[in-house]
Amino acid sequence: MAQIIDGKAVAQAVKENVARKVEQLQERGIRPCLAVIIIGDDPASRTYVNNKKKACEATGILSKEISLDKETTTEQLLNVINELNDDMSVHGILCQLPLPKQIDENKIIAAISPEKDVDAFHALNVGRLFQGVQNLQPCTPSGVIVLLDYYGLPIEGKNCVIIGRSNIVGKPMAMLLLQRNGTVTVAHSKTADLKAITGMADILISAVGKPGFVTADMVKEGAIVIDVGINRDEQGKLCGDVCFDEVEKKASFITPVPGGVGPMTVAMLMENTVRAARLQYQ
Ligand code: BQF
Repeated sequence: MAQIIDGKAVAQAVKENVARKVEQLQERGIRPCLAVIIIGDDPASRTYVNNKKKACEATGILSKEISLDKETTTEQLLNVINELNDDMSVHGILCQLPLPKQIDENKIIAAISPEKDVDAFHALNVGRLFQGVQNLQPCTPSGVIVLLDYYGLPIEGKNCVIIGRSNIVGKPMAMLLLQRNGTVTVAHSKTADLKAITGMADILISAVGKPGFVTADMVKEGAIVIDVGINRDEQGKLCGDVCFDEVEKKASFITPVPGGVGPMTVAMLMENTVRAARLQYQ
């Protein structure tokens, strides 16, 4: 039986650390502030934004929600972002994804000031990540690294297999693991003989978005399995990509859903907001 990686507990520890940094900044008269833009009324987005606001409250970060109509145009959203870029009291800006289809996502990502880009999606921050220079880091991948570190699980020299190549998880995850001297493979929907590749993984990270995608026959005995998937099953219950009950029997460590990577994503957003606030006062 695998040891279960308690993402909720590690996220709590990260947030306590953030709260201390917030106090230090406040002693210097700086109150870190995160602006969250939500467009439309998608219930999943609403939940995620609420989670982020709650985490702000818990860490002492000021949160500012900007709620926009689902018909908002790219131009209107760009105006909102420009105002937040110019607002000295705002240190972090994020636009909750996915955006309605009339909005040009690339234009929006490019418009957020790189210094306030707490999701780290801007090309400048992606480039810095690629170069390995100190940077605001994408929340989900950096949350996975913190989980591995917290449990004392080394990355150096390990076969790391990521399933999924999104800009938000798969690609930046590969870069962070590479930086830590992992041997990285990125598998995806066109990968031939996926099972042969995942079966080599010492660290297997699934970011697919399909319930039940990772089965026990794809996993090496003793592997570390990190489930980044956040899906809903037929009963509407939160679940990951991994068939937890069968894979748990084979893995050495495994993250659950809920309570695994998800809470870490939110905690790392708080970490980034404090980092962004510090960057702006240096
Ligand atoms: C948990 C997200 C897909 C697309 C857009 C805790 C969150 C989720 C799960 C959360 C996510 C997923 C977020 C749990 C933020 C992670 O207990 O397991 C927290 O709030 N997340 C997002 O903002 O946008 C997404 C997933």
